[in-house]
Amino acid sequence: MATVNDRAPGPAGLNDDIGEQKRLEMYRTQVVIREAEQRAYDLFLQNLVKGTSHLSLGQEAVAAGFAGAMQTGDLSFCTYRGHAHTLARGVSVEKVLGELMQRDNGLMRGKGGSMHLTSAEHGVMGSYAIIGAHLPIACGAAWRAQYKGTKDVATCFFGDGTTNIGAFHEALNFAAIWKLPVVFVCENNLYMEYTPIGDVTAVPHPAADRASAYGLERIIVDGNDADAVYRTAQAAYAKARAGDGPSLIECLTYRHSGHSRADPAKYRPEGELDRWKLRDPIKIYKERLLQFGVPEKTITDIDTDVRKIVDDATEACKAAPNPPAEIITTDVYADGGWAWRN
Ligand SMILES: Cc1ncc(C[n+]2csc(CCOP(=O)(O)OP(=O)(O)O)c2C)c(N)n1
Ligand SMILES: [Mg+2]
Repeated sequence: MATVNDRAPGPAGLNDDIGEQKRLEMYRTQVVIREAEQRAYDLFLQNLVKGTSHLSLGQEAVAAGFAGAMQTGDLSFCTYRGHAHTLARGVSVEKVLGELMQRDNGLMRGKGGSMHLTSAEHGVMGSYAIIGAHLPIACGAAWRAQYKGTKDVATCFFGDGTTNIGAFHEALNFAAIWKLPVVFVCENNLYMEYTPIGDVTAVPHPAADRASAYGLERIIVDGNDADAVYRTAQAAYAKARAGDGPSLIECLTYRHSGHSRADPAKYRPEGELDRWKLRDPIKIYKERLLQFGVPEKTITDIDTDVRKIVDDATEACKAAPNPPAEIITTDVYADGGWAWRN
Protein backbone atom coordinates (compact mmCIF):
# COMPACT_ATOMS: atom_id res chain seq x y z
CA MET A 1 0.00 0.00 0.00
CA ALA A 2 1.33 3.43 -0.87
CA THR A 3 2.41 5.65 1.98
CA VAL A 4 2.79 9.38 1.73
CA ASN A 5 5.33 10.65 4.21
CA ASP A 6 5.08 14.33 3.55
CA ARG A 7 2.93 16.56 5.78
CA ALA A 8 1.72 18.57 2.79
CA PRO A 9 2.16 16.40 -0.30
CA GLY A 10 1.36 17.77 -3.72
CA PRO A 11 -1.41 16.67 -6.08
CA ALA A 12 -1.54 12.98 -6.85
CA GLY A 13 -0.65 13.57 -10.51
CA LEU A 14 -2.49 12.73 -13.65
CA ASN A 15 -3.06 9.09 -12.83
CA ASP A 16 -6.52 8.40 -14.25
CA ASP A 17 -7.19 5.21 -12.30
CA ILE A 18 -10.26 6.72 -10.63
CA GLY A 19 -12.33 7.90 -13.57
CA GLU A 20 -14.50 10.95 -14.14
CA GLN A 21 -17.73 9.57 -12.73
CA LYS A 22 -16.18 8.71 -9.35
CA ARG A 23 -14.30 12.02 -9.27
CA LEU A 24 -17.48 14.00 -9.89
CA GLU A 25 -19.22 11.99 -7.18
CA MET A 26 -16.44 12.76 -4.69
CA TYR A 27 -16.42 16.45 -5.65
CA ARG A 28 -20.16 16.64 -5.10
CA THR A 29 -19.90 14.91 -1.72
CA GLN A 30 -17.32 17.45 -0.57
CA VAL A 31 -19.46 20.38 -1.74
CA VAL A 32 -22.56 18.93 -0.03
CA ILE A 33 -20.63 18.67 3.25
CA ARG A 34 -19.14 22.17 2.90
CA GLU A 35 -22.46 23.85 2.06
CA ALA A 36 -24.50 21.92 4.63
CA GLU A 37 -22.02 22.61 7.43
CA GLN A 38 -21.70 26.30 6.59
CA ARG A 39 -25.49 26.46 6.64
CA ALA A 40 -25.55 24.67 10.00
CA TYR A 41 -23.27 27.39 11.35
CA ASP A 42 -25.50 30.17 9.93
CA LEU A 43 -28.54 28.51 11.49
CA PHE A 44 -26.73 28.36 14.82
CA LEU A 45 -26.09 32.11 14.62
CA GLN A 46 -29.83 32.54 14.03
CA ASN A 47 -30.44 30.50 17.20
CA LEU A 48 -32.16 27.79 15.17
CA VAL A 49 -29.68 25.04 16.10
CA LYS A 50 -29.74 24.17 19.79
CA GLY A 51 -27.04 22.31 21.66
CA THR A 52 -23.47 22.04 20.52
CA SER A 53 -22.17 20.89 17.16
CA HIS A 54 -18.75 20.09 15.71
CA LEU A 55 -18.02 20.90 12.10
CA SER A 56 -15.66 19.17 9.67
CA LEU A 57 -15.08 22.23 7.46
CA GLY A 58 -11.66 21.61 5.88
CA GLN A 59 -11.82 17.84 6.48
CA GLU A 60 -14.31 17.02 3.69
CA ALA A 61 -11.88 14.99 1.56
CA VAL A 62 -11.55 12.30 4.22
CA ALA A 63 -15.30 11.67 4.29
CA ALA A 64 -15.64 11.82 0.49
CA GLY A 65 -12.64 9.57 -0.20
CA PHE A 66 -13.67 6.83 2.22
CA ALA A 67 -17.38 6.88 1.38
CA GLY A 68 -16.45 6.86 -2.31
CA ALA A 69 -14.56 3.60 -1.83
CA MET A 70 -17.22 1.92 0.35
CA GLN A 71 -19.78 -0.60 -0.86
CA THR A 72 -23.39 -1.04 0.21
CA GLY A 73 -23.32 -3.00 3.46
CA ASP A 74 -20.11 -1.39 4.70
CA LEU A 75 -20.52 0.32 8.05
CA SER A 76 -19.35 3.76 9.23
CA PHE A 77 -18.75 4.63 12.90
CA CYS A 78 -18.45 8.36 13.57
CA THR A 79 -17.58 10.68 16.42
CA TYR A 80 -19.52 13.76 17.53
CA ARG A 81 -17.87 15.34 14.45
CA GLY A 82 -20.07 13.12 12.33
CA HIS A 83 -22.17 15.26 9.97
CA ALA A 84 -19.65 14.81 7.15
CA HIS A 85 -19.52 11.01 7.27
CA THR A 86 -23.30 10.81 7.58
CA LEU A 87 -23.84 13.03 4.52
CA ALA A 88 -21.12 11.16 2.61
CA ARG A 89 -23.07 7.88 3.00
CA GLY A 90 -26.07 9.49 1.33
CA VAL A 91 -28.23 10.73 4.20
CA SER A 92 -30.06 13.83 2.91
CA VAL A 93 -29.14 17.39 3.88
CA GLU A 94 -32.72 17.91 5.06
CA LYS A 95 -32.53 14.97 7.48
CA VAL A 96 -29.23 16.22 8.92
CA LEU A 97 -30.23 19.89 9.23
CA GLY A 98 -33.68 18.89 10.55
CA GLU A 99 -31.96 16.86 13.25
CA LEU A 100 -29.67 19.74 14.22
CA MET A 101 -32.75 22.00 14.39
CA GLN A 102 -34.68 19.44 16.51
CA ARG A 103 -37.43 19.13 13.94
CA ASP A 104 -39.73 16.22 13.26
CA ASN A 105 -38.19 15.80 9.78
CA GLY A 106 -34.75 15.17 11.31
CA LEU A 107 -32.87 11.90 11.01
CA MET A 108 -33.77 10.92 14.60
CA ARG A 109 -36.99 12.97 14.51
CA GLY A 110 -35.16 15.76 16.31
CA LYS A 111 -34.50 13.75 19.44
CA GLY A 112 -30.77 13.18 19.08
CA GLY A 113 -29.28 16.37 17.70
CA SER A 114 -25.88 16.87 16.12
CA MET A 115 -23.98 14.28 18.16
CA HIS A 116 -26.32 11.32 17.64
CA LEU A 117 -26.70 11.02 13.89
CA THR A 118 -27.41 7.38 13.01
CA SER A 119 -28.89 5.68 9.96
CA ALA A 120 -28.56 1.90 9.83
CA GLU A 121 -30.20 2.00 6.40
CA HIS A 122 -27.21 3.98 5.09
CA GLY A 123 -24.64 2.00 7.09
CA VAL A 124 -24.13 4.91 9.50
CA MET A 125 -23.88 3.06 12.79
CA GLY A 126 -23.89 6.00 15.11
CA SER A 127 -22.01 9.05 16.28
CA TYR A 128 -20.15 8.61 19.56
CA ALA A 129 -19.30 11.49 21.90
CA ILE A 130 -17.17 9.40 24.27
CA ILE A 131 -13.66 9.53 22.87
CA GLY A 132 -12.52 6.10 21.67
CA ALA A 133 -15.73 4.31 22.69
CA HIS A 134 -16.65 3.37 19.15
CA LEU A 135 -13.38 1.62 18.22
CA PRO A 136 -14.24 -1.58 20.13
CA ILE A 137 -17.83 -1.29 18.84
CA ALA A 138 -16.55 -1.17 15.25
CA CYS A 139 -14.52 -4.30 16.07
CA GLY A 140 -17.76 -5.96 17.14
CA ALA A 141 -19.43 -5.10 13.82
CA ALA A 142 -16.37 -6.38 11.94
CA TRP A 143 -16.37 -9.57 13.97
CA ARG A 144 -20.02 -10.12 13.00
CA ALA A 145 -19.16 -9.66 9.30
CA GLN A 146 -16.25 -12.08 9.63
CA TYR A 147 -18.40 -14.66 11.44
CA LYS A 148 -21.22 -14.40 8.91
CA GLY A 149 -18.87 -14.17 5.92
CA THR A 150 -20.62 -11.07 4.56
CA LYS A 151 -17.44 -9.29 3.33
CA ASP A 152 -18.76 -6.02 4.79
CA VAL A 153 -16.07 -3.77 6.22
CA ALA A 154 -16.46 -1.49 9.24
CA THR A 155 -14.76 1.92 9.11
CA CYS A 156 -14.14 3.79 12.33
CA PHE A 157 -13.35 7.52 12.12
CA PHE A 158 -11.74 9.31 15.04
CA GLY A 159 -9.36 12.16 15.83
CA ASP A 160 -5.69 12.43 16.71
CA GLY A 161 -6.46 12.92 20.42
CA THR A 162 -8.28 9.58 20.46
CA THR A 163 -4.99 7.74 19.95
CA ASN A 164 -4.07 8.53 23.56
CA ILE A 165 -7.14 6.73 24.94
CA GLY A 166 -6.87 3.14 26.18
CA ALA A 167 -9.74 1.89 23.99
CA PHE A 168 -7.73 2.84 20.87
CA HIS A 169 -4.94 0.44 21.83
CA GLU A 170 -7.27 -2.33 23.01
CA ALA A 171 -9.29 -2.18 19.78
CA LEU A 172 -6.18 -2.16 17.56
CA ASN A 173 -4.71 -5.18 19.34
CA PHE A 174 -8.00 -7.11 19.24
CA ALA A 175 -8.58 -6.32 15.56
CA ALA A 176 -5.04 -7.37 14.63
CA ILE A 177 -5.14 -10.64 16.59
CA TRP A 178 -8.50 -11.63 15.08
CA LYS A 179 -7.72 -10.20 11.62
CA LEU A 180 -10.97 -8.29 11.67
CA PRO A 181 -12.32 -6.49 8.56
CA VAL A 182 -12.11 -3.05 10.14
CA VAL A 183 -10.41 0.12 8.94
CA PHE A 184 -9.36 2.63 11.61
CA VAL A 185 -9.17 6.16 10.24
CA CYS A 186 -7.43 8.83 12.30
CA GLU A 187 -8.29 12.32 11.09
CA ASN A 188 -5.22 14.13 12.36
CA ASN A 189 -6.37 17.76 12.42
CA LEU A 190 -3.50 18.69 14.77
CA TYR A 191 -5.71 19.53 17.76
CA MET A 192 -7.62 17.70 20.46
CA GLU A 193 -10.04 20.37 21.56
CA TYR A 194 -7.72 23.31 22.33
CA THR A 195 -4.46 21.36 22.78
CA PRO A 196 -1.96 20.75 19.95
CA ILE A 197 -1.60 16.99 19.62
CA GLY A 198 2.19 17.33 19.47
CA ASP A 199 2.26 18.73 23.04
CA VAL A 200 0.74 15.59 24.54
CA THR A 201 1.92 12.72 22.35
CA ALA A 202 5.23 10.85 22.47
CA VAL A 203 5.49 10.36 18.69
CA PRO A 204 5.08 12.81 15.78
CA HIS A 205 2.40 10.78 14.01
CA PRO A 206 -0.12 9.83 16.68
CA ALA A 207 -1.71 6.95 14.76
CA ALA A 208 0.83 5.86 12.14
CA ASP A 209 3.75 5.76 14.56
CA ARG A 210 1.81 3.33 16.76
CA ALA A 211 0.84 0.95 13.92
CA SER A 212 3.93 -1.26 14.23
CA ALA A 213 2.98 -2.03 17.85
CA TYR A 214 0.04 -3.98 16.39
CA GLY A 215 1.90 -5.49 13.45
CA LEU A 216 0.30 -3.01 11.04
CA GLU A 217 1.72 -0.98 8.21
CA ARG A 218 2.53 2.69 8.81
CA ILE A 219 0.10 4.56 6.56
CA ILE A 220 -0.03 8.34 6.28
CA VAL A 221 -2.12 10.02 3.62
CA ASP A 222 -2.82 13.58 2.53
CA GLY A 223 -6.27 13.95 4.03
CA ASN A 224 -7.01 17.07 1.97
CA ASP A 225 -6.74 15.19 -1.31
CA ALA A 226 -9.82 13.04 -1.96
CA ASP A 227 -8.01 11.01 -4.64
CA ALA A 228 -5.18 10.06 -2.28
CA VAL A 229 -7.73 9.19 0.42
CA TYR A 230 -9.82 7.15 -2.04
CA ARG A 231 -6.84 5.08 -3.25
CA THR A 232 -5.69 4.38 0.30
CA ALA A 233 -9.25 3.42 1.33
CA GLN A 234 -9.62 1.10 -1.66
CA ALA A 235 -6.43 -0.76 -0.76
CA ALA A 236 -7.51 -1.09 2.89
CA TYR A 237 -10.97 -2.37 1.90
CA ALA A 238 -9.47 -4.90 -0.54
CA LYS A 239 -7.19 -6.14 2.24
CA ALA A 240 -10.08 -6.42 4.72
CA ARG A 241 -12.37 -8.20 2.23
CA ALA A 242 -9.59 -10.66 1.39
CA GLY A 243 -9.48 -11.69 5.06
CA ASP A 244 -6.11 -10.05 5.66
CA GLY A 245 -7.23 -7.96 8.61
CA PRO A 246 -7.38 -4.36 9.74
CA SER A 247 -5.64 -1.17 8.62
CA LEU A 248 -4.81 1.97 10.53
CA ILE A 249 -4.71 5.07 8.34
CA GLU A 250 -3.61 8.52 9.47
CA CYS A 251 -5.11 11.31 7.34
CA LEU A 252 -3.34 14.67 7.62
CA THR A 253 -5.93 17.43 7.62
CA TYR A 254 -7.06 20.55 9.44
CA ARG A 255 -10.35 21.89 10.73
CA HIS A 256 -11.10 25.40 9.50
CA SER A 257 -13.41 26.26 12.39
CA GLY A 258 -13.03 25.82 16.13
CA HIS A 259 -13.43 22.53 17.98
CA SER A 260 -17.12 23.14 18.55
CA ARG A 261 -19.36 26.00 17.59
CA ALA A 262 -18.56 27.95 20.76
CA ASP A 263 -14.80 27.90 20.09
CA PRO A 264 -13.23 30.85 18.23
CA ALA A 265 -9.93 28.85 18.01
CA LYS A 266 -7.76 31.72 19.26
CA TYR A 267 -5.10 29.24 20.43
CA ARG A 268 -3.90 28.58 16.90
CA PRO A 269 -0.69 30.28 15.78
CA GLU A 270 -1.15 33.20 13.42
CA GLY A 271 -1.06 32.19 9.77
CA GLU A 272 -1.67 28.47 10.39
CA LEU A 273 -5.28 28.55 9.18
CA ASP A 274 -4.34 30.64 6.13
CA ARG A 275 -1.62 28.17 5.17
CA TRP A 276 -4.04 25.26 5.39
CA LYS A 277 -6.68 27.16 3.45
CA LEU A 278 -4.25 27.27 0.54
CA ARG A 279 -4.66 23.50 0.58
CA ASP A 280 -8.45 23.60 0.95
CA PRO A 281 -9.67 20.15 -0.15
CA ILE A 282 -12.41 21.58 -2.38
CA LYS A 283 -10.02 24.00 -4.05
CA ILE A 284 -7.55 21.15 -4.64
CA TYR A 285 -10.26 18.97 -6.11
CA LYS A 286 -11.70 21.65 -8.38
CA GLU A 287 -8.21 22.12 -9.83
CA ARG A 288 -7.87 18.35 -10.21
CA LEU A 289 -11.13 18.12 -12.17
CA LEU A 290 -10.03 20.94 -14.48
CA GLN A 291 -6.66 19.21 -14.95
CA PHE A 292 -8.56 16.13 -16.14
CA GLY A 293 -10.46 18.23 -18.65
CA VAL A 294 -13.81 18.42 -16.86
CA PRO A 295 -15.59 21.52 -18.24
CA GLU A 296 -15.86 24.38 -15.73
CA LYS A 297 -19.63 24.44 -16.30
CA THR A 298 -19.97 20.86 -15.08
CA ILE A 299 -18.31 21.96 -11.84
CA THR A 300 -20.35 25.15 -11.38
CA ASP A 301 -23.54 23.20 -12.17
CA ILE A 302 -22.76 20.89 -9.24
CA ASP A 303 -22.11 23.91 -6.99
CA THR A 304 -25.41 25.53 -8.02
CA ASP A 305 -27.37 22.31 -7.65
CA VAL A 306 -25.98 21.63 -4.16
CA ARG A 307 -26.67 25.19 -3.02
CA LYS A 308 -30.30 24.76 -4.11
CA ILE A 309 -30.56 21.47 -2.24
CA VAL A 310 -29.22 23.14 0.92
CA ASP A 311 -31.54 26.17 0.47
CA ASP A 312 -34.58 23.93 -0.05
CA ALA A 313 -33.60 21.77 2.92
CA THR A 314 -33.25 24.87 5.10
CA GLU A 315 -36.73 26.08 4.18
CA ALA A 316 -38.22 22.61 4.73
CA CYS A 317 -36.60 22.42 8.17
CA LYS A 318 -37.71 25.91 9.18
CA ALA A 319 -41.27 24.95 8.22
CA ALA A 320 -41.17 21.55 9.95
CA PRO A 321 -42.70 21.15 13.41
CA ASN A 322 -40.89 19.88 16.48
CA PRO A 323 -41.57 16.20 17.16
CA PRO A 324 -44.97 15.56 18.74
CA ALA A 325 -44.96 15.00 22.50
CA GLU A 326 -46.04 11.34 22.18
CA ILE A 327 -42.95 10.34 20.24
CA ILE A 328 -40.37 12.24 22.29
CA THR A 329 -39.52 9.18 24.39
CA THR A 330 -40.32 6.53 21.75
CA ASP A 331 -37.33 4.67 20.25
CA VAL A 332 -35.13 6.07 22.99
CA TYR A 333 -35.06 3.00 25.24
CA ALA A 334 -34.08 -0.55 24.31
CA ASP A 335 -37.63 -1.90 24.06
CA GLY A 336 -38.73 1.02 21.90
CA GLY A 337 -41.08 2.38 24.53
CA TRP A 338 -41.06 4.09 27.89
CA ALA A 339 -43.73 2.26 29.87
CA TRP A 340 -41.06 0.62 32.09
CA ARG A 341 -40.35 3.99 33.63
CA ASN A 342 -43.74 4.13 35.32
C1 LIG B 1 -13.50 9.77 27.23
C2 LIG B 1 -13.59 11.24 26.92
N1 LIG B 1 -12.69 12.09 27.45
C3 LIG B 1 -12.77 13.42 27.17
C4 LIG B 1 -13.76 13.91 26.36
C5 LIG B 1 -13.84 15.41 26.03
N2 LIG B 1 -13.44 15.65 24.64
C6 LIG B 1 -14.37 15.89 23.69
S1 LIG B 1 -13.68 16.12 22.18
C7 LIG B 1 -12.13 15.91 22.77
C8 LIG B 1 -10.93 16.04 21.87
C9 LIG B 1 -10.81 14.93 20.89
O1 LIG B 1 -9.82 15.25 19.95
P1 LIG B 1 -9.59 14.41 18.66
O2 LIG B 1 -9.65 12.95 18.99
O3 LIG B 1 -8.34 14.89 18.03
O4 LIG B 1 -10.85 14.71 17.72
P2 LIG B 1 -11.29 16.06 16.99
O5 LIG B 1 -12.22 16.77 17.92
O6 LIG B 1 -10.07 16.86 16.68
O7 LIG B 1 -12.02 15.62 15.76
C10 LIG B 1 -12.15 15.67 24.15
C11 LIG B 1 -10.95 15.45 24.98
C12 LIG B 1 -14.70 12.99 25.84
N3 LIG B 1 -15.70 13.36 25.04
N4 LIG B 1 -14.59 11.66 26.11
MG1 LIG C 1 -8.09 16.32 16.51
